[in-house]
Amino acid sequence: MPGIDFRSDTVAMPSPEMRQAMVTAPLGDDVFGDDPTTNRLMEVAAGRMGKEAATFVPSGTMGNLIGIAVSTQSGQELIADADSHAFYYETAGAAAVCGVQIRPVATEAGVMSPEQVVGAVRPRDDPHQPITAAITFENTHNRHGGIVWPLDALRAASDAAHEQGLRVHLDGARIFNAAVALGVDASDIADCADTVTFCLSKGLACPVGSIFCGSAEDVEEARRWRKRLGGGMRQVGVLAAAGLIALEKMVDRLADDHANARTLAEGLAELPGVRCDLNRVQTNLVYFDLEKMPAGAFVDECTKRGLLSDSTGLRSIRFVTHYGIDAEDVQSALKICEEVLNA
Ligand code: TLP
Repeated sequence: MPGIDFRSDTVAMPSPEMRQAMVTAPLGDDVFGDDPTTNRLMEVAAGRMGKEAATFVPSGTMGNLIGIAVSTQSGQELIADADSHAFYYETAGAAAVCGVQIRPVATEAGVMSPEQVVGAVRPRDDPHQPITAAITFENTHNRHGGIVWPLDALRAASDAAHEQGLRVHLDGARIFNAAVALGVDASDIADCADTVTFCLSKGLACPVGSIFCGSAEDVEEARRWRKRLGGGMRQVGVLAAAGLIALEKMVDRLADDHANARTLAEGLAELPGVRCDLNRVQTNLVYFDLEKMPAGAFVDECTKRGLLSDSTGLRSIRFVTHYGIDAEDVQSALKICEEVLNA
């Protein structure tokens, strides 16, 4: 059994260096602000995002929820892409916890135009309608294939939102994938948003954790929300230690994941009955559709042969490359797919 796991980049295991750093990290209680390793990571992370401050959160989901919470009030509205993680996969947290309604906007490929932004803002003078307080953008965009927003498109959408008086949150769970694909600093992307969440636990291979960044004032409020949500973690320096290695050593190698995803997509596109839009394969996610076989059956057959993945619809599947997957795994995976499709 080859044991190739394409279900998500969240399955990536920490590197030996991370494990070592976790064992020896100096620790304190982060709820008191006393954990030296976490404090160091927050400084480095805020710097990488070009923001004033940062706070460690247990997950991207909590980071996004806090991003919504600090920029809205109960009874207000948040604009989000109809396929965004915030709308699709966060168990209606904005509604359940913040009392905020999400206004979903369908986009062509995950990129919202300035016209779409402006069109989704409610008129302020109509007492029937909620106040639009904020907007969230997702980059890279998961359900749109891991596509990267062109920087000028993100800037234009963000400027349009700011001109409407909205606050901008960026779901940058995979912001470093976007930065590597564009050849820019992550701070150039984060500069388009007031607050940003990014994940350490995906392509950067940390065991747990995400980081919320923003102004000092936003982060102070974020820490209060984190406590309210039960996300205050004590000696979280054991995780932050891995995060520091991630930011130092794991960012540039994301280019390998992108190259592996590309090879995978090109190989899949040549298989009978597979449709894969290669233009959408810009980072480490590969979405493809099957013409002749239900996705569930394909996933089951691949799993029996040691290739793990997830269906994302009746006919569609997502493969994710990450730390721990190499070029040889990609070739083995393609052989398994071919065998399953020809069986
Ligand atoms: N995405 C997971 C699943 O929840 C779908 C994955 O395997 O891709 N924003 C984006 C864009 C994400 O893709 C994810 C996780 C999150 C936020 C949430 O992060 P976590 O899992 O740390 O809560």
